[in-house]
Amino acid sequence: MTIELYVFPPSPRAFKVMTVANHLGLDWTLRFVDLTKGEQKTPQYAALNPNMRMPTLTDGDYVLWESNAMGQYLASKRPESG
Ligand SMILES: N[C@@H](CCC(=O)N[C@@H](CS)C(=O)NCC(=O)O)C(=O)O
Repeated sequence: MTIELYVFPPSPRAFKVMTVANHLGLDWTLRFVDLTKGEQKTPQYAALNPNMRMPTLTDGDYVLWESNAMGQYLASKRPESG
């Protein structure tokens, strides 16, 4: 199962999560959420993240809404990385 990151890359909250994922060498897929178009407020996105904010991480059915929690979760995938 591939990790998906729903992000608006210019945001620091987005790129810190993307940076951790890349630093750890994890496979992940970018799902672009265009904040300039209000895509975080669409019903489809709200169903995933009721806070209607970005970023969101999915790993199968597992969903996270908090960027710092995402960093911890990603790190837990590579405990050997230190
Ligand atoms: N505590 C959340 C905050 C997320 C957050 O505030 N995201 C902002 C962008 S940095 C957002 O999606 N804003 C869109 C909005 O409020 O409509 C986290 O760190 O993930």
